[in-house]
Amino acid sequence: MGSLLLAAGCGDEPVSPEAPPRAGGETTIDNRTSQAFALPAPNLSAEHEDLHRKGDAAFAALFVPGPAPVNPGLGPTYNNTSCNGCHLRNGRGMPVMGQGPQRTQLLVRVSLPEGTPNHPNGAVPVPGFGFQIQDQAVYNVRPEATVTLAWTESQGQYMDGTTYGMRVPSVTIVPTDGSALPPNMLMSLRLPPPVFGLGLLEAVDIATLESMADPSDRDGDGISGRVNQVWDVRTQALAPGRFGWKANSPNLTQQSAEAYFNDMGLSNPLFPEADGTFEVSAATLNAAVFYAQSLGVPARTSLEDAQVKLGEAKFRALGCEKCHRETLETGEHPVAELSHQRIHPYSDLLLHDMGPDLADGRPDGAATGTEWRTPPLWGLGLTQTVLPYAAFLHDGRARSFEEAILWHGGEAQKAREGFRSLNATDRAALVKFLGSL
Ligand code: HEC
Ligand code: HEC
Ligand SMILES: [Ca+2]
Ligand SMILES: [Ca+2]
Ligand SMILES: [Ca+2]
Repeated sequence: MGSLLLAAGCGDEPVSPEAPPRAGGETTIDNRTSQAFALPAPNLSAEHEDLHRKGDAAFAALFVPGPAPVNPGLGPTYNNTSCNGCHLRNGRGMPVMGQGPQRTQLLVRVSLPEGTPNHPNGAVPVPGFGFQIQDQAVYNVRPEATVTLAWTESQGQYMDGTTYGMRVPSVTIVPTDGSALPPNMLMSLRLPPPVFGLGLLEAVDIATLESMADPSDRDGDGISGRVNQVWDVRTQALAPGRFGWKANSPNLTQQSAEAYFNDMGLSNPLFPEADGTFEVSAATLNAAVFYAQSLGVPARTSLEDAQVKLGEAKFRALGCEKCHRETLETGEHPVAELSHQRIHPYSDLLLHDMGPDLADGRPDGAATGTEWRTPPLWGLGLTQTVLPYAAFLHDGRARSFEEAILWHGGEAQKAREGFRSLNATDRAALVKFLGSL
C-alpha cells in the first residue's frame, strides 16, 4: 500500500506533498509522554468519550474477594486484581520481579499435547491447572502453583565483531498440592502486550489479512504468514484469530472476557458460573472492551531526522516490512470512529514461523509451537517512557530493540542476519527509527 504514495509522484498526476503518516489515522494523538498509551482517541463522539471514561474506570478497577460492596468476586484463584495491574499504564508488563511492582505480570499458559477435535482449540487441559496457571488465591484457598523465573545469559557477535548479550527465561512451576507436573505438559510464557490501537486492528477486514497471507510461500521470498483459526465462544465455532501473541483470540470482547475469567477469577456473560449468573456485568465488560478499542495511537516523531530516515530505509531493505507491514486500511467497525482509517501499525497480524529459539512448542488454535503473530510496532519507541524496564517479545526476554531483532529466526532469519551484518552506523539508525515509532 506504500506504493500508492509513490504512484502519486508519477505520470501526469500533479505532485502533492505527502501527508505525514498518522499512525492511527484520525485516532492519532500527539503525545509522547508516559501517558501516551492512556489517552482517548481525539475523534470520539461525546457519547463515546463518556463510554471511554467508564471503560477507563473498569480497566483500573481493583477487585476484591466477594461478597463486598464494590468490585466483588475476585478469585478464588487468579493472577492479578485489575486489568491495569498487568497492562501497566496500558503498556506491557515487566518480566523481572523486583523492578517496580512487587511481582511480574507474566502469565503461563499450559496444555497437554494430544489434540481432541471436539475440544475448543483442539487443546487438552492439564489436570489441576486447566489452560492457565493461577498463582494467586483468596484467603484460605491454595493457588494452583508457585511460578518462578530464572534467566540464562548468553553472548553473540555482530559480523563486525561487536559483542552483545542475550537472555532467555526458564520457568519453574511447583504445584501447591505437592503433586508432580505431567512430564509432557506444554507451557507458554506470555508478557502482557500494550492495549492501545486494538480497535483499529479489530476493524481490519479479514479479507485484508488473507490478501497478505502466503501460507505456501508462492512468491518464494521465504515469508509465508497465515491467519490463525481459534475457538469463538459466542458463535461456538472456529473463527480467524488476531489478538494475543499467537493470534489466539478472535476479538476484543472474548479476549477481555477471558481476562476477567482466567486472569482475575471473575465470571461474566461470556464465561458464566455453572448456574448461569455472573460477577461482572455485560455493561462493565463492554466498557472495558470499548476502552481498549478507543485509546488514541501516538504519532511518530522525528520524521525529518536524517538518521531516522536512514533507519527506515534499512528497515525496508532488510525485509522487516514484509511482516511488520507499515500501512493497513480498516473496514467497517461498529465503533464508527474506527472505520475506514489508513493506519500504520507495522504488522500483518499473521502467524509466522520464527524458528526454534523463540518456539514455545505449544500449539494454540491452528498456530504451531514455532509460530507467533507479528506484533504491531506503533508506539514502540515509547515503551520504556511509559514503563521503565518494560521488555520485548512474547516472554519479555529482549531488553532492547537490538535483542528483539537478534532473536528473530525461521522466516525472519534472513532479516536478522541482514541486521547482524550492518555496520554500527546503520544499526544505530535502524534502532533510532524504531524509537521514532
Ligand atoms: C495477569 C495479567 C493480566 C491481566 C490481569 C489482564 N491481562 Fe490482558 N493480557 C495479558 C497477557 C499475558 C496477554 C497476552 C495473552 C496471550 O498472548 O495469550 C494479554 C492480552 C490482552 C489483550 C490483547 C492484546 C493484543 O495485542 O493482542 C487485551 C485486549 C487485553 N489483554 C485486555 C485485558 C483486559 C480488558 C483485562 C481486564 C479485564 C486484562 N487484559 C487483564 C495479561 C493480563
Ligand atoms: C517473518 C516475519 C518477520 C520479519 C521479517 C521481521 N519480524 Fe520482527 N517480529 C516478528 C514476530 C512474529 C515477532 C514476535 C516474536 C515473539 O514475540 O516471539 C517480532 C517481534 C519484533 C519486535 C519486538 C516487538 C514487541 O512488541 O516486543 C521488534 C522490535 C521487531 N520484531 C523488529 C523487527 C525488525 C527491525 C525486523 C527487520 C530486521 C523484523 N522485525 C523482521 C515477525 C517478523
Ligand atoms: Ca469469582
Ligand atoms: Ca488454572
Ligand atoms: Ca512469500
